[in-house]
Amino acid sequence: MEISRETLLDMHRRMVRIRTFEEEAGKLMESGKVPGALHLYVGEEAVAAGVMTHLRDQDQITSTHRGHGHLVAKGGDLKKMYAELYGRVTGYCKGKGGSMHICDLDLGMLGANGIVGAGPVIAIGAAFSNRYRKTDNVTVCFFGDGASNEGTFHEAANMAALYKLPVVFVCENNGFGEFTRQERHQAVHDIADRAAGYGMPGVIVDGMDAIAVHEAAGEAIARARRGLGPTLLECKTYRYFDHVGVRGMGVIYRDDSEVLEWRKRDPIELMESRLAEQGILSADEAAAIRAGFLAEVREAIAFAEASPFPAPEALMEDIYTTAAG
Ligand SMILES: Cc1ncc(C[n+]2csc(CCOP(=O)(O)OP(=O)(O)O)c2C)c(N)n1
Repeated sequence: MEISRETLLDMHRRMVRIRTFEEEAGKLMESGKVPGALHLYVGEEAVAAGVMTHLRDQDQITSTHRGHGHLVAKGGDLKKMYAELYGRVTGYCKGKGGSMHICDLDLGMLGANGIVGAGPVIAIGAAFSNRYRKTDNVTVCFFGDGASNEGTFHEAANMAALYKLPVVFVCENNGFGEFTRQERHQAVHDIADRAAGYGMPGVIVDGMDAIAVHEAAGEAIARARRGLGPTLLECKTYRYFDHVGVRGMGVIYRDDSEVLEWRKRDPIELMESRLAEQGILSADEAAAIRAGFLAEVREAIAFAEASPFPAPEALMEDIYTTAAG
């Protein structure tokens, strides 16, 4: 499949937008300006960018606790995202949800999720609804290697394959569930192998290479759109930072040399060198793109900091139940 110049540039831009958002968010968390825990996506950008370049606004995604990158790549509003991280009323959840509850239904982003393994069951519900309403929408479910051990993933995979639901399961295998190495939390090496147990294709792809992800995701999404059912796409990737926050090196559960090895195949640098080789993007143009996103991010941060906190009277609004008595 020939990937157009526009799509290559589009993937590059989405990756840079994510990284800029995440690096600045990390600094704000470390300085205490942004409260709570941020699970940053730096290193994994090729997965979101490779997949999202196939999706329309009405195609849906389910996300995870490490969810900023998914919404940024789907075109999320950075002002509303930062305002949510800051707990301000102008945020996506009016400042009451924070990082792990951000969603944007207009963009088909059905929500980040602090419950590991919640995405797959939400995704198949959305996929069933898409088919029932006779749309050709596809739902993409992002989840981690750790989440692939949850019962919810297995139940969702079974039903999706049985009913040929228009869903694609994208496993972002970064080699760790929190601080536990993959080989210490599951006996399989390739999560794609689990697909066979449910009667769907399982595909492994280099998750540091946005072009490879784009090609594999394209086939899986087209298959789902044509009514041929789900695919499990395993993207082998790596998170540069710690499970929470920005500290990437000097942690006890992995060697710094491993981090440096993965960084040699940085998804953005990989894309930039290919674009440069093909004469599509110069170093100056790449620097200008980064500067443009930094300006967008800084504007979003200023917007968030200037926004008010929710009023105390709003405490009981937008909730489903209240404690009785
Ligand atoms: C149901 C549930 N169990 C445990 C946790 C605690 N927890 C938060 S993140 C995480 C690891 C998830 O690993 P993975 O799915 O591989 O995602 P990654 O953090 O590597 O992106 C765990 C166990 C949780 N949030 N929800």
